[in-house]
Amino acid sequence: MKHELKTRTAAQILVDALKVHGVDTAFCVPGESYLAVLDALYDARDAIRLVVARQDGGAAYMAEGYAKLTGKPGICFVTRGPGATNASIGVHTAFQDSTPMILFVGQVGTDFAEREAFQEMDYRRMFGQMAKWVASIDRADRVPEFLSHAFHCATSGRPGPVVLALPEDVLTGTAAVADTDPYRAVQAHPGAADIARLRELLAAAERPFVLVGGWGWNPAACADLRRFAEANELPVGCAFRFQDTFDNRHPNYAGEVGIGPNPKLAQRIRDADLVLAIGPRLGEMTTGGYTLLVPPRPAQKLVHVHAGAEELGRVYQGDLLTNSGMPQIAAALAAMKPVDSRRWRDATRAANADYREWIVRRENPGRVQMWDVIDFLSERVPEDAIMVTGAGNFTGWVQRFYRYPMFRTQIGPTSGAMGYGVPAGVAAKIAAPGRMVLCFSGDGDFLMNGQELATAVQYDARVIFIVINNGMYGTIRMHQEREYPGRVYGTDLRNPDFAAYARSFGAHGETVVETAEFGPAFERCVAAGKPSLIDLHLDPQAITTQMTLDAIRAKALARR
Ligand SMILES: Cc1ncc(C[n+]2csc(CCOP(=O)(O)OP(=O)(O)O)c2C)c(N)n1
Ligand SMILES: [Mg+2]
Repeated sequence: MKHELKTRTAAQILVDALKVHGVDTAFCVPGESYLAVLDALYDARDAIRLVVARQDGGAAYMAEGYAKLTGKPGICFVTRGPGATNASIGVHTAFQDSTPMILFVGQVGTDFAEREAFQEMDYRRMFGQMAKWVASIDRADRVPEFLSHAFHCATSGRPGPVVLALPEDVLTGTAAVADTDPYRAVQAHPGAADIARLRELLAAAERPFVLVGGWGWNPAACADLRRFAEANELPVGCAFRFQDTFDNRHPNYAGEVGIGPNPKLAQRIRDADLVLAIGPRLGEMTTGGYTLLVPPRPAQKLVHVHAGAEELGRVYQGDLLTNSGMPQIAAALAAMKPVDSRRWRDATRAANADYREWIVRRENPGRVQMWDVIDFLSERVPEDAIMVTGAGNFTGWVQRFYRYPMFRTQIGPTSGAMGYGVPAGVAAKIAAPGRMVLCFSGDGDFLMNGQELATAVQYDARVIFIVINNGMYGTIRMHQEREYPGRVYGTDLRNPDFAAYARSFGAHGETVVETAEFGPAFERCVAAGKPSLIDLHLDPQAITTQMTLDAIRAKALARR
């Protein structure tokens, strides 16, 4: 017998669907276009926490960061045209980073559609290239179907963002319709033949190298990966901004394969005769601009395992291309009978020695020594502390010298999107209030979303924000000196007093101009009992972990 279904508005059906799919937090900037959803969220306020940001781009980054930390799709609501365009940076980041996310956007009523009504945009065209799926929910009775599809699409295979438009008249319309079951992300498994072939390739190798990263890992999968690496005595490198996939303190760790990698590590990969790429996209940043592996048929034998079938064979042909989720491949590799690894045992030790040599103390120009700052933090913060970064050269200090000890201690945009750190840091702290969250921003990077300090204060998200302040868009200045030496233009910054800025939001603010001040300032931040910020003054000459600005300019001039 069919039981009576309750009549609900589409907005209520939508919010009920969020509950069905396990959503506990949503991020938004409110808009009149989706008032009905806000009203339904009001009724659901005990089940779904609504975090209101100060800029739609901040809200979208928060949803993305929340997803990165929790593994669950990030949920974001924004208003029509202006909200959607602001939020698009978060959608693009989720796409490049393969992060599951659902962006709900208000839309003009179907009665006004296609008139270019107030703030009307065609989201299919706008988000077409940066979302896995874009749709408009045009019927109240199909809300459960659309939501179920959105969650499956965002989380399955190679995850990514989904955008759903919500026409105003549809949201207030009603239907009597059943909820769906909770979504179940679908991931492929490697076949027995795949593992047999992988083992065969590994057994025949002389100089194998394992490259890990990408979306979809979890602590158990990382543990399986470690068992595989140990049993086969393999050197393991982590892809750009996926450094927390493998314990950086492990004797098999070879370092980060990202921007400006250890030259010895880069050479080791070029010299390898077998690369096992497990999880990462073989993108520009992870392949040294397609030079560590040269497309289409790299000199090395290549095994590429990726969660998205479309990613396999996209740039590189390989000896084995396997479509698999990370827990699935890691379990199979952990269970695989180890091969004779004596041929490369010493090379694995050498790879780790190269890494350890790469992270030894080095001086940089000026009164703040970045190695000492990171070393202090490495000793001081708990093992599960979360290191959040935005984008810019300043990230190099953390990424090179901090040793990420466990899964999900690093949150950063592989898309290189500035402004990411502050909102993602706030979201990380909201997701994991018991963990210490440090957010590293550049002075340029920070002010792209510095306003989200207000959100940190409003939700008591006690992030410690560290602004690495060199008075410039340093990354671009570096490129400028390389390509157009001495012709500095458009890259200088005149900054506010960041500590006073933080205080004006109700956060704690510190200014640090020399190394010895950092530790005490950090302790005051920890003790502050509120969000805090350290304005860390870095000499502009300290442009990378390896080079000064002057040296880069001199080198460029010498080339002429
Ligand atoms: C949203 C966005 N806009 C512009 C850029 C281009 N860009 C890359 S790094 C950078 C400068 C970063 O400056 P800052 O945050 O001060 O860090 P620094 O390089 O000085 O350490 C710029 C403008 C970008 N990556 N993202
Ligand atoms: Mg800067």
